[in-house]
Amino acid sequence: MRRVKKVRSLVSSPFAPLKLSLRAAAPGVADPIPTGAEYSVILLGLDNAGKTTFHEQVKSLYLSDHPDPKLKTVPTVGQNVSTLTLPDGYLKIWDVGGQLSLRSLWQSYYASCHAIVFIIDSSDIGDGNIDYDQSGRLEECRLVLEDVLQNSETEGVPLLILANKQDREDCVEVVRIKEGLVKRVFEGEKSGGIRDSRVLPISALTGTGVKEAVEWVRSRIKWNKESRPPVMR
Ligand code: G3D
Ligand code: MG
Repeated sequence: MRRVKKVRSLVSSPFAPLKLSLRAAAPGVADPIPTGAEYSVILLGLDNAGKTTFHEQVKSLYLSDHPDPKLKTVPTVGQNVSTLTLPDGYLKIWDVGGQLSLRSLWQSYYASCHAIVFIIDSSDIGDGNIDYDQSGRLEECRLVLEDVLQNSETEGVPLLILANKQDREDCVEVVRIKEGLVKRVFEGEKSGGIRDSRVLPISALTGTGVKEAVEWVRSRIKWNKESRPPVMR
């Protein structure tokens, strides 16, 4: 009789749930939130470049609760964020709006990011050579990329440029984008100094090259962790 009363008083006590959760978090019992290093990556590029589609493919590859990418995107207003759990830490991905009116917000991410992924629509940059061609959005793309690189808060941050939409027949090949746009920006006055960088061809729509892109980012943020240490959580 006395034992029944004791159990009842524990369950009805306002502290009962607290006691149970403290027990669940005791050492040796599975900890639901593992601690570790967290790195942030920002996805930049003009609107319509494929940032959100790329983000969807990344989530479907690395998040078990997100098996099917949502490939019907809508223009991003604000930000989409996801956190991947990788063997060497967490990778937080920030997909931010690329419309002209939203680009001024990018700066607020620079100081705390560990890598930048700049996505280009390879079917909307004319012939991809800034010396000879001003058609499509090539010039806009160049100015926006230079603006990112010139900002002192992005100095030394690894940069991955993705030549997206390589599945389209009218796309410019990655070698031409490297030679005609990226190399020229890097050799110019607005390159923002030395940093680790790479240009990769991808199709965010089909998923081709998405894993390689994440792997590149993963390796470079680790190499650069003395300059940009991760946030510990
Ligand atoms: P953004 O987030 O950079 O603004 P989105 O770009 O991811 O919203 O994509 C803009 C449009 O480009 C979408 O088409 C999307 O399907 C398309 N797109 C993105 N990546 C690729 C790709 O690799 N190949 C092709 N062919 N299309 C791509 P809609 O028609 O929905 O506007
Ligand atoms: Mg978007």
